[in-house]
Amino acid sequence: AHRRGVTVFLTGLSGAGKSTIADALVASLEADGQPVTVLDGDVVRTHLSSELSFSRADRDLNIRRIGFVAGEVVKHGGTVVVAAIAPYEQAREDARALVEQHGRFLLVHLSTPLEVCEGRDVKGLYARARAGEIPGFTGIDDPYEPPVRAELVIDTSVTPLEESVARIRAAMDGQPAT
Ligand code: GGZ
Repeated sequence: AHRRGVTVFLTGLSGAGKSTIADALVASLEADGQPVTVLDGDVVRTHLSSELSFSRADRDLNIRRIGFVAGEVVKHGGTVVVAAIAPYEQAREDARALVEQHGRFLLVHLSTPLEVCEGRDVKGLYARARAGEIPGFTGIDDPYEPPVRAELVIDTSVTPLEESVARIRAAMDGQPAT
């Protein structure tokens, strides 16, 4: 029988650890010979959503596009890893619906506290947002709605990277085809 596709959707604030976990998860899957399609917010916004702003309407459209592409890959049995802020519950659930037409959807909420994300400030974006240079920055002056039904919740300020990857892989392996 045809293998059931799966999308792992990592959501959380900038600096919560989405790209880091996505990279490690992809490396882990590829080491097992499992090809993966990665849809990272940063990269999607370069190649697929370059005209979009960070208004609610444009963020929602960005997430809908990601959900559509993920659904198409899952449709033929593929594995997708998404890493996007996706701050709105409705847009995440729309993406879930698009994927679940064809396969499984695992929402992973990276719940790393804002204080920790801001303390990391890898790209200096929080400092710029606090200075008023990036209006509408998620967590500063733009909302992040915590997911109502995430399959996994991981706080990367207390969970080591390898454990995060192991928990996600267990969730991916855990639910047999239905
Ligand atoms: C949030 C912003 C913003 C604003 C630019 N708000 O941590 P990063 O820098 O490298 O990744 C973030 C990325 C967010 O893109 P997404 O496609 O994941 O967002 S969404 O799901 O809401 O569509 C951040 C950078 O873009 N960035 N301006 N105002 N993040």
